[in-house]
Amino acid sequence: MARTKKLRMFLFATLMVFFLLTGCNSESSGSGNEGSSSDSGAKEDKIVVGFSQIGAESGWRTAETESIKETLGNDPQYKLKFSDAQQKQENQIKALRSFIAQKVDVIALAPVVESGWETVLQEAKNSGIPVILLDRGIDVEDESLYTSFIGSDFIVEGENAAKELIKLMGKDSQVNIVELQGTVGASAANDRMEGFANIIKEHPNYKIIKSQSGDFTRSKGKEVMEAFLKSDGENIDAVYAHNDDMALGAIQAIEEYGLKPGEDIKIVSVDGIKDIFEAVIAGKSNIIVECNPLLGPQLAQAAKDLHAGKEIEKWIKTEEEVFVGKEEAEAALPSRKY
Ligand code: GYE
Repeated sequence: MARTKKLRMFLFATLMVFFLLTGCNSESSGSGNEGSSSDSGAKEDKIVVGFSQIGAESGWRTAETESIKETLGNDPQYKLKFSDAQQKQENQIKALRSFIAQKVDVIALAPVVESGWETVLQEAKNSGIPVILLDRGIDVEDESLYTSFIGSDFIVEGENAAKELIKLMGKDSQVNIVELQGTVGASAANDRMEGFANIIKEHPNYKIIKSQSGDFTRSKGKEVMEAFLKSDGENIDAVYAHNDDMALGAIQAIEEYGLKPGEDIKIVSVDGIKDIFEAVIAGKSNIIVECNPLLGPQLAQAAKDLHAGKEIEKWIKTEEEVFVGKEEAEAALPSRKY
C-alpha cells in the first residue's frame, strides 16, 4: 500500500512539474500575443497599418473597405486597425491621433475633404509615421506632410465624362446639363467638377444649368434631382453625377417624374459599380466612367515597401476605363468585381 501511495505521489509531483514548465513556457513565448505558436515572434514583424475610412456612403466606398480588409486583414504580414469616421473630419483627426499614440507603422487616410489636415499630419510626421492618402487627395502647401497618394486622376475622369457625353449627344446639339456634385470640399467632387467644366466650356451649346451637392449618396442624389426636375422639368437633357449612387437616385426621381432616364434624359456617372452596369443594360443610364476602389493590394505593397525602408512613388495612379451603352456594359458586367 505504502509503495503504491509513494508511486502515486511521485507521479503527481512529476505531472505538476511538467505542467508548471510547459505552462511557463507557453506564457513567455506568447506574452501579449493573441497568435498561436506558429505565429510566435511574428508580432514584432507585423506591419501595423491604421486606416481611417470616411464612412459607407456609396457602393464604391463599401468595395474599397472590403478590398482593404480582405488584403491586409487576411495576410499574416499585416495587422489592420480600422476606423470609420462616419463622414466627419473631426473623427478622422481623432483616429489619426490614436494611431500615432499606438505607434502604428503606417497610417492610411481616405480624407473626406481636401483642407484642414496640416496640424495632425505634422504630428504624424514628427512621430516618424508615414501617411498614405487613399483615394482622395488633400490640399497642402507642404507636400512632405504625406508620403504618397494612391488613387485616380479625378480631373481626367471629369474630362472623360464630358467628352463621352458630347460624343453621345452630338457636338452641335443644344444640351442642358444638371450636375450632381459629390461631398462639398472633397477632392473627388472638386476635381470631377473642374475636369468636366474644362471640356464643356469649349462647347458653348452645352450648358450646366444647375449644379448642387448630393453628398455621394443615393437618397441625396434623388432629393436634389427631384428639386432640379421641379424647377427645370422638361428643360433637362442630361445628368452628370459625380458618382453612380447619385445617378441611381436621379434615375428613380426621373421615373417618378414621368420621364424616361437614359432616353429623355441622358446620364453619365463615375465609379462603375455593378448596379450602374445593370441600369445601363436596362437602358436607364448611358455612360460609365470607371474609378477603381480595389486599392487593398496597392496599399499593402506600399506599406511593405515603406516598412522595408524603400522609397515609394508620390502618386500611385489607378488605371481606369470608360463604358458607353448597353453592349459595352453587357460585355463587361460578368467580370466586374465591385
Ligand atoms: O467616387 C464615391 C465615393 O473618393 C473616389 O467617394 C471616391 C469617391 C467615389 O463615395 O462613390
